[in-house]
Amino acid sequence: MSKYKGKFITFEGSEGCGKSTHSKKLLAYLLDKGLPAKLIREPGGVVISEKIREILLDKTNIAMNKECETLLYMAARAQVVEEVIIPELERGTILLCDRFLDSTVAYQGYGSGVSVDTIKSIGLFATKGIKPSMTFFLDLDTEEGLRRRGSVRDRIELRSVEYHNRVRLGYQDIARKEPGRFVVIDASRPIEDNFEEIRKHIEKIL
Ligand code: T5A
Repeated sequence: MSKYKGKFITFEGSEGCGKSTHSKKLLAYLLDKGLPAKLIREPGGVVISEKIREILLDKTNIAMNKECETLLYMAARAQVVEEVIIPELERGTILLCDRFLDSTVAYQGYGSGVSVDTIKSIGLFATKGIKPSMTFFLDLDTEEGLRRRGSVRDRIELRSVEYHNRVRLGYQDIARKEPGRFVVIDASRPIEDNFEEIRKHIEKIL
């Protein structure tokens, strides 16, 4: 049982799977019902974390190593946890977040080979132990996701299809290990079908 009044809902998945689309749709749905909802994204959500995001996604930063990358994602997270996530959850907000710690496990862990145990222990430090109440994993074929994303790509999106496949398999593994928290959505279906499934799951926890 969470010590917070609010609910923390995260959206996860590989590139172009529809997280932004569905987190925005869910925000509109909740606000329409008069509920206190907010949406943030990771990396980002506050000024310092948005500045770190620019460094992380800048495709000219080709020399960035995986340790630096992992720590920067965690640094951005630590700031948004303190400035937004904890206060909003204390206030009773339904806080939607486009990506959270599972992204680092999937991308830097399964994708780049950083030790998952190390990520989890730095993650505990950065998040102060905050865990999502529910996580939607939008599972989509990697190449279809990259196609949906289009030709403008950032530093991470430019990585090989093999890299993005490892990320997807990573998510599938993480979701299998925590069936109580994860809801796996088959993101190959039309947007409205996916959203209807998400809406039904949300209604159960409101
Ligand atoms: N990252 C992030 C890490 O490596 N480690 C970390 O710890 C964290 C937090 C963030 C990058 O950083 C990496 C992951 C990312 O590479 P970002 O720009 O925020 O960068 O990238 P993404 O979160 O991947 O956002 P994307 O925009 O690429 O993907 P989304 O949000 O999943 O996709 P969305 O909703 O924008 O949809 C893409 C397109 O597909 C269409 C949409 O209309 C849109 O055009 N679409 C569909 N089309 C057909 N059928 C459907 N069901 C559709 N759903 C959406």
